[in-house]
Amino acid sequence: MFSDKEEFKSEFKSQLEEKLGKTVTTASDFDTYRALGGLIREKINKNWLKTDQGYRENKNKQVYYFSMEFLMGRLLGNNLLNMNVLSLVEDGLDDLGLSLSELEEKESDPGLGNGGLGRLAACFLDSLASLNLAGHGYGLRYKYGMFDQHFIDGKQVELPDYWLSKEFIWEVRRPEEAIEVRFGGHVSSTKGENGKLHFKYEDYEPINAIPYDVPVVGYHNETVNTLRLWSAEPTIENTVAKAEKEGEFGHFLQHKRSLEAISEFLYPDDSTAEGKELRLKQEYFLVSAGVQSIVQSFETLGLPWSSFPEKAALHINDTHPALVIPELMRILMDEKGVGWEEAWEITQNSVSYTNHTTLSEALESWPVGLVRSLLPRIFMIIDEINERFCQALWRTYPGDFDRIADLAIVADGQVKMAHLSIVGSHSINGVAKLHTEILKKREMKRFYDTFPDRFNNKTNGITHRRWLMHANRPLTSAITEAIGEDWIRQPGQLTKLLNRKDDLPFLDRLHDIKQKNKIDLSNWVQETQGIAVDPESIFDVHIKRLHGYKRQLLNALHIMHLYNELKSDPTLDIVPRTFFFGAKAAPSYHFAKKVIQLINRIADVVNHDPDVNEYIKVVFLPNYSVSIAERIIPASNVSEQISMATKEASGTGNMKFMMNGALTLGTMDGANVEIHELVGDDNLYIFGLRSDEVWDYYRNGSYSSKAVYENDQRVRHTLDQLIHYSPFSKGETEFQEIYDALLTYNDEYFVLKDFASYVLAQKKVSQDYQRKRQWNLKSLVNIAQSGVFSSDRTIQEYARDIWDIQRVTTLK
Ligand code: 26V
Repeated sequence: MFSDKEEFKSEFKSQLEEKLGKTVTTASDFDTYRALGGLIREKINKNWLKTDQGYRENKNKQVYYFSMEFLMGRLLGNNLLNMNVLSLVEDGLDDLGLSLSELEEKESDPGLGNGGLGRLAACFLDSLASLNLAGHGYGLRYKYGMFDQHFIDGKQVELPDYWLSKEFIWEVRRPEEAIEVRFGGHVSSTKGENGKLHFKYEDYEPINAIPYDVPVVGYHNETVNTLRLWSAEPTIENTVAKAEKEGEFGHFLQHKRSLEAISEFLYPDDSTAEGKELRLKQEYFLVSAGVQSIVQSFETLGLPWSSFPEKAALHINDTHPALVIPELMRILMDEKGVGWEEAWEITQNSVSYTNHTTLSEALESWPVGLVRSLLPRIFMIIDEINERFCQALWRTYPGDFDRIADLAIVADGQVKMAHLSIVGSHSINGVAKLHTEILKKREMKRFYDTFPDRFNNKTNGITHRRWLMHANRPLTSAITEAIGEDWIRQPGQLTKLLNRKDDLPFLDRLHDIKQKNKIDLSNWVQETQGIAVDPESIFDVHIKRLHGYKRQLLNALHIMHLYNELKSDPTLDIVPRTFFFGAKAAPSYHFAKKVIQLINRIADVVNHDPDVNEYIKVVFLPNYSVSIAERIIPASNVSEQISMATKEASGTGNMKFMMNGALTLGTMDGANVEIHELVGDDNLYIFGLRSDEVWDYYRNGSYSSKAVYENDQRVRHTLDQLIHYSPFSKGETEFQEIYDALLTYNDEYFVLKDFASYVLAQKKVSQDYQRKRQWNLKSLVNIAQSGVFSSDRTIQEYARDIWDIQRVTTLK
C-alpha cells in the first residue's frame, strides 16, 4: 500500500498527470475523484488476484449469492476504510488542498436495487470479504438503475437513472469470460443406445452474457472477493446471420436493441410481481450465465460431480433467481450426462433460499405458457420436478388432493416460484424470528410440515463498517476511546458500553456528537432544499420505500393532528420536532404516490404557517438513496418503524438507526421484536396491535375503521380535512382516494386502529426527550445492544448452518 502520506501524494499526483494529463490545479473534481479511485483500484488488484488464486489452489468451497439487486452505495470511502488508508489519504489530500468528503460526493451512487433486499445483499458481501469467507455476488449490470425521483407540485415524477454516464471506475469488463444464454426455440429428444433420452435444443436465440467484475474489499485483511454483474450483448454470429437473412440493416438494429433490453433497467416495483416477460428473461439470464460459469469453474478442479455441493453453494435471494434449480439440473443432465437422481441430489444439496416477504402480491408466479415458450427445456424440467414431487406427496398423504394441489409447483396454469425454491433447496430461511415463525406456522405451514428440517431463521444484519464506522466517524472514535477497538472485529463487544451508563461526560459526548451530526444535516437541508430546520428539535425520521403496509400515512395523519392541536391552542406546550421523510413509490403504485403528495402538501402547509413552524417542520427529501441514508441516520433521534404488525419481514433500517443511537418508535413487527427483546421497554417505544391481535381481527372479520372514525374526534377531524375544504385539501379532491382507502375499504393496514396508541407513544417520546440525561442513556443502551445486528453475525450463521464454509486461513 502506501508507506506514508508523502508516498500517497506522489503516487496520486503521478496518477493525475499520467492517466488524465492533469495537475491538482487543472483537474476538475470529477477528474480528481477518478484519479484517486483509479489509484485505489490498482492497489486492490494485487490482493484481488491473490484471493482468486488462493481459492483455486486450495479448492475452497465458494458461495455464490444470486440476487437481482445489489444496492452497493458509493465505494470509494468504504474501500479506503477497509484498506486501512482512510486517514492517510484524507490527510494527504488535505495537504494538496483537496477534501476527501467532497470527492466522495462525485461518485455516483449505483442504484441497482429497490430497497431492503438489495441493500442486504450489499451488506452481506462486505461481511463475507471481511470475515475471510469465499463468497461472491452474482447480479445484473442494469444500464438504468432505480429511477431518479423529483417532486413537481408535490407529486412524484420519475426520471431515468443513467448512472453509467459517469464512468463506473470500479468495474472490470471481462469479455473473455462471456457465456452464451439461450432463449426460445424447440426441444426434441432421441433415445440413445442405453435407452437414455438425449435432448436437443434448436432454433433458439443466443445472447452473450458479459461479466463485469467489481472487487469487494475485506476489512483490514487481504481478501478481495467479487461482485460479478452480467450485461446482455448480442452474439456477433447471430446478429450477422440475422441481418443477412433479413437483408435489412434496420432489423439488425432492432434485434440488437431487443437483446440488450435484457439488462437495460431495474424493475422499480418491489410490491407486485407482475408477470412481465422481460422480467422473466432477466431472471433466467442472470441464472443461466451464473450457473454455467460456476459449473465451468468447478470443472477445472477435476472432481466427480458428486462433490459439487462440497465446492459450491448457490444461494437465492428471494425467488427471483429460483431458476438456478432447473438450470443446474439441465446442465448436469443434458450437458454432462448425469442422471436425474444424482443431478437432483446435487442440486438440492447446493441450493439454499431466503424468503423476504409474506405479502401475497409480491410472491412470484409465471404463466405456464410464457415459461414454456421462452424456456422450453427449463419448463420440461420444472414439470418433471413437479411430477415427482406430487407423486412423493401422494405416497405420504394418499388421497389428500387438497394438500397436493396446494403444494404443487405447477398449478392453475402457473409456475409458483416459492414452491420451486422450497422443493429444490436444502435450506429455507426467514429474515427475523417473527417472520420465520409466520412462515412456519402460517404462510408455508404445509411445506414446513413436509420438510421441517429445512426451515430456519437468520435474522438480518447490517455492516457496521459502512453504517457506523464510515457514516458516523465521531461516534466511532468515541466508542473506541471508551472500550478499545475489539468491537470492530467483534461487534458483540459493543455491550461493554453498558459499563458507561453512569459516565456523565461520556453521555454528554454522545449527545454532542449527535448534535453536531444534526447541525451538519441541517446545513445540508438548507443548502439543498432551502428549508431551515432547528437542530435543537427532535429529528424524527421515516425513510424506506413507500408502501401501504409501512404506514407513512399514519405518520402523516399524526402530523396533521399536531398541526390542528397547535392551531386550536397556540399556547400549547410542545417539544419542537422536525419530521423527515425519504421514500420512493413504485411508478405504477397509485396509492403510494398519493401519500407522497399528501406528505408534501402537509410540509407545504406546516412549514409556511408561522403559528406552527417554530414547533414543527416537515422535510421530504427527494430521491432517497444509500448516500442520503448515510447522512441522515447518524443525525436522527427517532426511528420510525411503524409497519402493520406481521407485514414487515425484518426491516434493516431499524438496525442502522439503533446502531447510531436513535430510539425506535415501532410496532412489534419484523426485527423490532428482537430490538425490543434486547433493549427492553425503557429504551424504545412500542405501540399498536400485536401480530396475534391482527390475526384475531382477520379471523373474526371484526375490524371496523368506520367505528374508529365515529368514536375518535381527532381521527374524524383529520380525515375530514382530506376531503372537505381545509388547509390540506385546499378544496381539491386529490386525497379522496386516501379517505376512501381508510373508510370505504376498511383500512387494510389498520392505520386508524393504531392511531390512538401512536399518538400516545409520540407524546411519550416528546416528554422523554426533554430529560436529556435519560434520553442519552437510552441512546447509549441502543448503541451498546446493536452489535447483534452486525451482518457479520448474520453471515457467520449462514456460513455455519447453511453454506458449511469456514474462514479461509491462507489469507490474512
Ligand atoms: C419483489 C419484486 C417483485 C417482482 C418485481 C421486482 C421485485 C423486486 C423486489 C421484490 C422484493 C420484495 C421483498 C423485499 O424487498 N423484502 C424486504 O427484504 C428486506 C431484507 O430481508 C427486509 O428487511 C424487509 O422487511 C422486506 O420487506
